[in-house]
Amino acid sequence: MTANSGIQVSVLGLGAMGTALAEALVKAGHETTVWNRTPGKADGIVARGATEAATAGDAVRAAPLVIACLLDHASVHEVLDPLTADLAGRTLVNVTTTSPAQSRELAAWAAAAGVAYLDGGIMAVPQMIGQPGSSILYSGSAEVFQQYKSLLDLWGVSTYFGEDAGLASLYDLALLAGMYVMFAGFMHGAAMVAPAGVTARQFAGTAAPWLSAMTGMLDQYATVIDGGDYTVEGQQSLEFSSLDDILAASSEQGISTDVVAAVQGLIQRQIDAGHGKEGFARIIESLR
Ligand code: FVH
Repeated sequence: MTANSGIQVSVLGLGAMGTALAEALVKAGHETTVWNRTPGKADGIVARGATEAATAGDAVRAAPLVIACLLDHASVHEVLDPLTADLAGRTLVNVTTTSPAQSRELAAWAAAAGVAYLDGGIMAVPQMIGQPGSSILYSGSAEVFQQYKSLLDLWGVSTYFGEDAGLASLYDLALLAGMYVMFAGFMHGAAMVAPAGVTARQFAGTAAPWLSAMTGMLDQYATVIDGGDYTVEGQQSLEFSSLDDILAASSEQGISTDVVAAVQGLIQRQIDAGHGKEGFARIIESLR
């Protein structure tokens, strides 16, 4: 048992992520009840100390703190709508991936039912839960976050973004947007060098430190964007940032230009609007 152990908690959903979250709770000594729609998924964790509830209602009634880790927004409502009376007076932490609007809708639904609500966005894969690098974003009730922070910290670094329940999800999806576009950029580069006999692994060896070093630019871009002055001295101008050479080389290599052309389009829109001498960060205005 750890200093923060002994909290009664129920976990709804024993998919890959729900199981990892529940395992961490059991390991820390919390009195954990689990429920899954399809029977048979709880056997392993029950052997390690959890209690399996026969129904979602039994699980909700077993603990003051209920964690929902289901497939999506619809499944959360499907499971919890019939249980509003049982949930009243309890705390719901929903770490199911939802859109910001869906998170806000669930927070309003919970408030109407007398349920304290905290929304979570998990920035980790199941194998990372409880390990370094795991990060979970929260928004909604500050009181719930403070009360259960020690328990939430068992899963990863917990960061709270404010009372607006949609904020955790908004950050989650915005961060994933950055990640996917970066990965697409890496894929483009790997496709470019492949016809020259360079393997993706060889390319990754050079790309990883380069992309990592480039993240140092984010702070400068943020200062310019927040200041709203793209004419500040020392920035690389949009005209200087033409991606024509990259597009030409991509075509020479016989690969698609879709990824790079999308960025070139953002640059060109600002040049066409007469902002070519201004800094690269101005492409955010093409997105707004
Ligand atoms: N796994 C990951 O890497 C990502 C990391 C980031 C966050 N996501 C989100 O976490 C939620 C759960 O993800 P998961 O990995 O546990 O997902 P699955 O293994 O597919 O398990 C889904 C569970 O949901 C249950 N379920 C689905 N529909 C219903 C329903 N209508 N009623 C009740 N339960 C439902 C399903 O039950 P069953 O199919 O076994 O009966 C699983 O327990 C998710 O939002 C990710 O986006 C994970």
